[in-house]
Amino acid sequence: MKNLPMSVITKKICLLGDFNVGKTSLTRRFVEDKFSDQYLSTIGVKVSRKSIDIETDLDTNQVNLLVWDLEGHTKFKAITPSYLKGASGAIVVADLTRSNSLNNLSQHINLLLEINPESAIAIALNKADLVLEEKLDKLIELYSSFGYKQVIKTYKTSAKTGEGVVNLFQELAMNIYH
Ligand code: G3D
Ligand code: MG
Repeated sequence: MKNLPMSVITKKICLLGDFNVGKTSLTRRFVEDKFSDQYLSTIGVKVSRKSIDIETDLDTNQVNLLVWDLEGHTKFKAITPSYLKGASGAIVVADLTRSNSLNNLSQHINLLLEINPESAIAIALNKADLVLEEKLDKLIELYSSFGYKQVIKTYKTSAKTGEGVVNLFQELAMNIYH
């Protein structure tokens, strides 16, 4: 007999990272069967919703992820505490082809942790489809240890091919599901 969902909980996660790294593309790729789109246009934020099943030996539970993404070209300094507040997790994204965006990862992490010290963090090194395999492993290794206990893992992703995207969101959801 198939397990029925035993509980449904809702968790907010935020996308952070420089402009053009692929935050919106990753969100879209993941939330393909979105059933609710909400535009909070006054603060330039789009919230999408997607539920994930988390299976244990005993039962299946559901996490409703509210994925917060900034619209357009929001400057780093313009990110307000209200965007980050209440988030159980965050995906901090960099573009593997732009070293600036990789070097800015720790700034984004610090900003998040100032507002939200307990937030779980997944790092997405995106646009993996544009980088040679040999170079990839080195970059992943280089940007894997930030020394923060909140950082779960560094993932290589491609919003274009879909590589690593479901895994990224799924593992973050499992980490914040309590
Ligand atoms: P942002 O939300 O972080 O600002 P976007 O970034 O999701 O808007 O993506 C910025 C540009 O990068 C877009 O190109 C998008 O198609 C591209 N992009 C995002 N993710 C990937 C990826 O994994 N691989 C490749 N090859 N491109 C990606 P345009 O040209 O539309 O501006
Ligand atoms: Mg965007």
